[in-house]
Amino acid sequence: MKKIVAVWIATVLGVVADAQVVAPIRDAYGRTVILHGLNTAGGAKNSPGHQPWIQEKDVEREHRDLGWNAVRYLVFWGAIEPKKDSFDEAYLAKVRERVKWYTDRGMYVIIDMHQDVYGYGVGDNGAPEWAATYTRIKNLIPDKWPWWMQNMEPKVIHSFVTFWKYKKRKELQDHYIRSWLRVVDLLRDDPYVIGYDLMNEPHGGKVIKTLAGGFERQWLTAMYKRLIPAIRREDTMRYIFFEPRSFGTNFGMPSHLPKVNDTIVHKMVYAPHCYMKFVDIGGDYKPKDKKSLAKWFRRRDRETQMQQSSLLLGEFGLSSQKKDFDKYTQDILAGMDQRQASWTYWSGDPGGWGPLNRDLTPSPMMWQLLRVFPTAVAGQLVSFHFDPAAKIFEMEYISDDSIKAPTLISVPRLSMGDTYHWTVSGAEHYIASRDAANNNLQIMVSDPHARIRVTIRP
Ligand code: 9MR
Repeated sequence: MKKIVAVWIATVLGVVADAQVVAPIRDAYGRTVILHGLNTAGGAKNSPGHQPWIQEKDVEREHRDLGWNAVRYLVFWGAIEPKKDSFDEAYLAKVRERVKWYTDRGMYVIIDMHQDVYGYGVGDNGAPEWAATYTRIKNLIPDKWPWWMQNMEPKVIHSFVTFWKYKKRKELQDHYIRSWLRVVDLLRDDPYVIGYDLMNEPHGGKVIKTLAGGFERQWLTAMYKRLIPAIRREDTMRYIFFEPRSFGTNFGMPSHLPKVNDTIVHKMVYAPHCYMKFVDIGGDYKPKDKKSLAKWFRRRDRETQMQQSSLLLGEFGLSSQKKDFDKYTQDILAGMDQRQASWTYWSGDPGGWGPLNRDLTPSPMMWQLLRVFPTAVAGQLVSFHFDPAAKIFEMEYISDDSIKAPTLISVPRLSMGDTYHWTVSGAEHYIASRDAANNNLQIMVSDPHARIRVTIRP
């Protein structure tokens, strides 16, 4: 009872109500960067050539009309090294070409080494067929169960366990790392490639070991300890995005991942995913899901702090057919803004959960994902907030005149129109101007240490 009263008093006083602000991701000028964008795209997993559906004009539209400044771009070990010991250079050239479509426009690219259900051959996508192992027991899991239940298929468990038990077949992790290094080599001269997401939704195979924490404490940690230094020997500029296990944590359970250490530099972004149970298992967004979401946030807060990292919500998504899908989406996005954290929506494929219908017109989800947000802040970001109904944006930051680049605020043309009003207060000397070609409001402050307030409204 005493505890409840204490929490209530603390909440009323605003002590626990404040979400924790995460460590900033910084660009080459030292500005604080916030990333908003899409995963591009789920459809690449099993399409011929393993590329997403996009053409360059679709990327141009994201940049010009939608105001997103980032993409989480899916690549697959099985597409990079389909035959053991030989890289598919044609695939890699296509990845490079598509990555450039974004980076030529100043959009940031996070490379995601994707997998679901271990890999090609035994599961869905990820590892090459030659890196899968088989058992005689097959197909126990009915197709109509949620797709991730396929992780319980014996051949999938067997493959995962063989991969994680390094000494059992060292070549598997060694080749995974080598494939990563080929990607690093391919992209490292591109400054807008902001980082590498080491493995999508790592899963341990053995369910009990995974849920009880042994998988993250031992197997996953050991793999990260091999992969991170190998990448760092080649590239100290990029951020390392690392994930906890997906099973359970996506729903809001705590992760058991110990502190993951960088080497040489410290540029780490914790990159968990969020899928409340109702998204995967059925039903609408109910008060109990709201509570689970609050729990998801509290746990991720604790873990991000322990990891001394920045935070990217690498995936969240749902069908806009669900009742209150808009409230759910806004609860997530407001939570991310409060923490000054970044996000990438799952996924950019047209139709289904995507922000575009099949005919490429905006879907109901589009209007939830378009937000005014600071893409780069020259100084210390205090807070920012966007009210999607009134379309009012407010932000406060402390200027730092040693940063020789402007503060940039993305104002999506599709939702905010061509004309909007802005105010800047708190600075004696500043220039603010609209850069229509880049969907930005630019603010250059020359006061060394002023508390600046910006508002934008239609
Ligand atoms: O949304 C995707 C669904 O259509 C696929 O059947 C499934 C398996 O490939 O993957 C889904 O995407 C998942 C992503 O790959 C990993 N995180 C959770 C995503 C949504 O379930």
